[in-house]
Amino acid sequence: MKWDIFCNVVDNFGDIGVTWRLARQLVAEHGQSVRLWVDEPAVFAPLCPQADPEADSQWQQGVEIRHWRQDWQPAEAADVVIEAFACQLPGAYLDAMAARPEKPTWLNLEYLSAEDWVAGCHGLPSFQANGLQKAFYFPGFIEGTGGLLRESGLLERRQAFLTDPDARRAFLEELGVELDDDALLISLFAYENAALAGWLDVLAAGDRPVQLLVPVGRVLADLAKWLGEEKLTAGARFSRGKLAIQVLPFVSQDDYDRILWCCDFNAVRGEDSFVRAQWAGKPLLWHIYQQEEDAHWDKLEAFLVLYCAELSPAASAALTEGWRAWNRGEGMGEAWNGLLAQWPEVSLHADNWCRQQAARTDLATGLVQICTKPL
Ligand code: TRH
Repeated sequence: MKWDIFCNVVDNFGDIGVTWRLARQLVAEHGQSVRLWVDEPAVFAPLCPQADPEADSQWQQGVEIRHWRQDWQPAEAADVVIEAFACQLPGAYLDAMAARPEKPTWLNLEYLSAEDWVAGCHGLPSFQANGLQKAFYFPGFIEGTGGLLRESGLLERRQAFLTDPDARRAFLEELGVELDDDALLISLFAYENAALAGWLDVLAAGDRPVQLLVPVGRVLADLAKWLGEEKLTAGARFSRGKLAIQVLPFVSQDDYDRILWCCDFNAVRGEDSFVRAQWAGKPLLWHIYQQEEDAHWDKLEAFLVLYCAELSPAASAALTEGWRAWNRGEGMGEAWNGLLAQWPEVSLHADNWCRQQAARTDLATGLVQICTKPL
């Protein structure tokens, strides 16, 4: 089948991160023919370093990447049309969809949420002005939702990488990271966060060495402030007490996965890195994307309820407090010490959660299934 996936970059990397991941999986694992339309190809390029940020049309990993321009040029409508995150399709493309003798399957791929209402809305149809029907596809963590993006064999690849004694060290060395075997290795990908300083204070003053890897991005300004530096760039290294800090370059999606796999603890954000950290099977800290009227807190709490359901009350409280502190922007130092006290259980749980989620049908497979057997 032919697929058109439309991505409007709202901000940051998540919109294109999710659609690019989905597009290449549909090609690689399901033999689909996929065009990915993105309105800001320059935002795509960092995730796929071979990409040309200027190109109107290019092929990457079997996916045709098209610049979705304001001045839309006529294009044939595909068999399956995915509008990511409720983006508005071009009017002429909607007409082309309606004009097809065999109507396309039209889906709105929604944001990920663990909230209760999601399963009730997954798959709901809605009739559109052009006479076609569009359905809502909701990713999710529970039965009745559309699952999570997960490539086939992902956990096996992670396992093979981690059990090869030289692979982890060699990979990190390529990034300029010299591993300290005694240190706790942490990755930090976050938005601006006032809670960072308190956390760094505690890490620097702790008993155990910590190596903190920070890809270039929005949190660097807070990090620079704490370090007393004017500006930070990739490659910069610092040492404060027990804490060694290194700024990393922004790497491809696949290499970012490897960074997550290598670390003992991953601070992530948004939607896609949040899911990837779960596939790493290690304890994680989620900086949720802030929404108007604090709507993101409902999402955060809903995920915590689900994620902590099998934890002891003490471990659940420690993890919950850590995530709340990080997201409200204060109290992360004390919360970190609380989390350390529950480390063995929280670590084991991260691995169990990963395996439980991996037993479910992945999002791309779910999509292909409903396109062959509609919802
Ligand atoms: O970048 P994000 O904050 O993105 C989003 C979007 O802004 C979106 O508008 C919002 O709705 C959503 O969050 C919730 O976070 P996310 O989703 O984790 O996307 C980051 C992507 O960048 C992800 O695909 C992983 C990738 N990445 C790399 O490829 N290399 C890197 O070095 C790093 C740090 C990330």
